[in-house]
Amino acid sequence: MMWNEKEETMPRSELQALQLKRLQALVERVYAKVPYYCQKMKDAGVTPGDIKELADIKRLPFTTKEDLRKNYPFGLFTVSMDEVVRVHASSGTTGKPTVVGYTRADIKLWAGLMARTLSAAGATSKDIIQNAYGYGLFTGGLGAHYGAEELGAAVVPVSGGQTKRQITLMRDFGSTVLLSTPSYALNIAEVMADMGVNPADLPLRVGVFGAEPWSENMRAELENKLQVKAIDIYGLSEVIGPGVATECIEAQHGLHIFEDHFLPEIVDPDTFEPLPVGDRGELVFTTLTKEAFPVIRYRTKDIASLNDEPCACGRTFMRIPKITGRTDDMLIIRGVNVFPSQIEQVLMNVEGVEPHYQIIVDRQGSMDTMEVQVEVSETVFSDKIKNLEKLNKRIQGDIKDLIGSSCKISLVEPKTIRRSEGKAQRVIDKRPKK
Ligand code: DLL
Repeated sequence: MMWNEKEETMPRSELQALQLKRLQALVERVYAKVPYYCQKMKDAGVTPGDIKELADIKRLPFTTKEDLRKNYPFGLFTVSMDEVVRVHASSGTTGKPTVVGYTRADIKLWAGLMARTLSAAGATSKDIIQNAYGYGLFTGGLGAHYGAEELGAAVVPVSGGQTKRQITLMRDFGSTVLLSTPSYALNIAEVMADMGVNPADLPLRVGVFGAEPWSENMRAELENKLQVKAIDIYGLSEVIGPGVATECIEAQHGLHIFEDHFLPEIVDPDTFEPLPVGDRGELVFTTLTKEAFPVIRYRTKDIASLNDEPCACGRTFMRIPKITGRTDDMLIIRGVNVFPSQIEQVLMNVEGVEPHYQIIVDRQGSMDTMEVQVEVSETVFSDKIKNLEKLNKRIQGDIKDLIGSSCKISLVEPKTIRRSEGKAQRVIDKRPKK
């Protein structure tokens, strides 16, 4: 199902012509309106007139979170506050939050892109959409809300948390689509089982999950436990919020980037040189149509690659694979790079282990150490010590196969690892700050 069939199936040459036109207009506008961007472009020796083809984008300077912080809160907006109708902000674990703004037209664009996303996930105006993304400064709740309304569906704005009530509402209202982070969806599934609610008896059929990395094994787990098709959606506040890229229900294989509004690049994370289609690197976005807060070559820190092979669904937009991590989430354990989601993928292949885990990173001398705490099932837990030891060894071995060195595994009692209501905290980093 396509929300904007014409746009979503546009021949690539036509799409590229549209992108160029929009890019040129954007650069002109930003150069004229935002002194900070104008200065950065002058420093880089580039003027709007230099953007003659799409490849010229590489002449433009990058934008980073640091640039946003320096201009906190509204310094990079291209319109006056009179035209801004909404702001959102990301909490930011360190330093000031990053603030983003929207004009009325931006909100309309965003609602349309989220309606596109929900359509790609198979939702229609007939659906009852339970929106368990957090409402507030986080872009997930309101972003998805406006999209669900634009689609014409009935939206239930429950936000995250109050899980029992969430399930009662789901049953009583007959929700057919659940929107939440994958870790919260797992929490819902668990509480559902505790309440004796069988998901097979509910009309729920699709889960639209995003805002954090989740492995293919987690998908299988969620599809099984909630009896849904699980669709991955990606986005970030600085670019618009959710509604940047989405999987289609036809293929569930890679997330289509809404390239008519967001121009993607993959750059080498060390040299920042653009990489060809297919190579893995850092994902960079330029917003082509946003008014209040456009970004030019925003470095997301997310690791991805672009895939331009045609997709079974007919969309011509390039795809990115599931995002397994960010450059700043990457752990370097004895010289080997590892993402928490790779550990998740390993753990979830092991029978007797529950999909609840936490990774504790510390430093001994000059070496990083890693401990993986993982819950075991009730039956395993009440089993003989010998069997627990066997399970411990098995996980040790599997992780060693992944990263080449062993780490400490702690099997913990069922339900002891904190459950998520939004983005899960997978890693606890106890290393001394540099
Ligand atoms: O998480 C926007 C969003 C809301 C996306 C709801 C999807 C659903 P931020 O809070 O700014 O925005 O966080 C953005 O989260 O750079 C990624 O590192 C991560 N992320 C988002 N979606 C995915 C995903 C929202 N599907 C940051 N897979 C991004 C992996 C994701 N990581």
